[in-house]
Amino acid sequence: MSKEDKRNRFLGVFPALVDELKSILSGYGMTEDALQWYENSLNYNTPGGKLNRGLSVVDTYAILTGKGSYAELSDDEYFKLAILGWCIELLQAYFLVADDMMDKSITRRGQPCWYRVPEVGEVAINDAFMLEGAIYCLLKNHFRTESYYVDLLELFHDVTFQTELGQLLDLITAPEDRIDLNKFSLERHSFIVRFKTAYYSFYLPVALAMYAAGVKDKRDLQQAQDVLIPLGEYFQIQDDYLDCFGKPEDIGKIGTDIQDNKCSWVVNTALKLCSADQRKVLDDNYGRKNAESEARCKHVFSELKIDELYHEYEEKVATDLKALIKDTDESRGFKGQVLTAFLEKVYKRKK
Ligand code: GPP
Ligand code: MG
Ligand code: MG
Ligand code: MG
Repeated sequence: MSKEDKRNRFLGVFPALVDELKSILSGYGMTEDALQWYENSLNYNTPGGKLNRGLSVVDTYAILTGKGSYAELSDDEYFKLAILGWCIELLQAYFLVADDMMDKSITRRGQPCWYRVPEVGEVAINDAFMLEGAIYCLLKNHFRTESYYVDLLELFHDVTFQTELGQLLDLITAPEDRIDLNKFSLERHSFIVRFKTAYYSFYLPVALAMYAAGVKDKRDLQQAQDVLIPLGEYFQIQDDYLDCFGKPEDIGKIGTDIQDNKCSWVVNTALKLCSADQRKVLDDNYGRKNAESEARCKHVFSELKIDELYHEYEEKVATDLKALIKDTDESRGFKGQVLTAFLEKVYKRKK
């Protein structure tokens, strides 16, 4: 099945889930206007992205069960895996609706952020909670009788809390009004991105597929995590690099990290290497909301050859991850190929 066909089949499942969620509301006697509101929120916030996380649940399950081509998955089997995939996309929708309010963002996936839609406003806070709630409605309806139901619940709860911890540190490290580069460090950056991005984007899809495939030994979950968390960190470092050095036409957004005082890999690498004069330029210009200050920071980054250092980092991390994957113990049913597939999707991406 082509990539496009896989995506379309996955998208084809979503309307049935929206109907199912609406029928839960009507079961509580909720009125038609509330049902319509929930439907609009679900459709506006959930399916518009790349869907990489959701699709990888199905892909990973196919690799683990040796059903590499989707044709070998029965319709019921596909539907259940697709529901787990949509549960991650709902988790992501919940995070992004809330994150855009906290970050005061304007657009997301080429449309206004949900809270910026005129009739929505701060109702978006409740809508975010209801996007999260949808996960547990779907899990209950479709997985309650599975032996691994509690594992799924614990996994979603743990990963959600880990992401919230990352978000907390992200927010308190980069307050808009008190710029203090002394708060930044590569160690702090690593902690933030592992918690804010890597658990839910990389570990969660694989762990869900593992439970569904019956590969659930703690040692196997741990060996998946040992590769996927550093891989997720590498993914976020790419994001930080592209924010500063990527072309807007490639990445589909205009970088804002410098003006937003973000604790990004780029500034942290610069802080580690800069002279006293360069440090003064960064202290006086980082996090300031104007293009001249931003350009002065970029000039320091180019003097320090951050661009070259990034390419060296990328080669090293890819080599290290490949070595780690090579040592995967496959004796209990886990497969290193799952991890290689993720690394290949991420390596040298430009968008
Ligand atoms: C997005 O990070 C943040 C998350 C996905 C986690 C949000 C967690 C919550 C508990 C709300 P970002 O703000 O760096 O990314 P973007 O640039 O896409 O807004
Ligand atoms: Mg944000
Ligand atoms: Mg944020
Ligand atoms: Mg970014």
